[in-house]
Amino acid sequence: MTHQLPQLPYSYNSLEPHIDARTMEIHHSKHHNAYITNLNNAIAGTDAENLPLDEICKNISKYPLAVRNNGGGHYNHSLFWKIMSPNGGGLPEGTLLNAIIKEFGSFENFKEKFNSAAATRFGSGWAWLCVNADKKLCVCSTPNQDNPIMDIAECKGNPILGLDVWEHAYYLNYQNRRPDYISAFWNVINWAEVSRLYEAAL
Ligand code: MN3
Repeated sequence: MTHQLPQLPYSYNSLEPHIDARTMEIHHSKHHNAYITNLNNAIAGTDAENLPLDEICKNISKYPLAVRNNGGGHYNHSLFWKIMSPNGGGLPEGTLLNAIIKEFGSFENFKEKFNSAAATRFGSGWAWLCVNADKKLCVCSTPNQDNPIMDIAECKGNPILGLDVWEHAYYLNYQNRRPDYISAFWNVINWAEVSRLYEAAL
């Protein structure tokens, strides 16, 4: 199986002013594409060539670091593009909103916890909302291109929302102001897709 760059479900400029077109274009066509090229090179001629990406991630401790970094990069960005939308923002509905309130006390508390996970991740990484093995929601962060489905992750679960806090995700527009980028992210979250992933993870 050769991995390919997924098409964005919207245009590069359609998340503006929250995420600028130049950042989106470089992030998708250069950064994400490079993870895929490097992943394909790293698994060429090995058994992993025929495995779905989530199966590779779940057993990532068995693979070389290049597979972990680039396989994670491909998995994480593929999710990231889907959970954003030009029509995003606002609040989730129904089952997911109820589950958030049940787990975190309120939507605002959840938002604070997620923002804190994103802001305090030192260096490069991701913040996540996951469904864990007990089918409960949890917030965490991972370094580099690791993610919570990897067997080496400290926090495990199925990610249903993820925020890229690598500098390449925001530096052109926000420079060192990561908190401003994190705030802006809430305006583009595709809650319909996050809800769909939540139901699927239950
Ligand atoms: Mn990125």
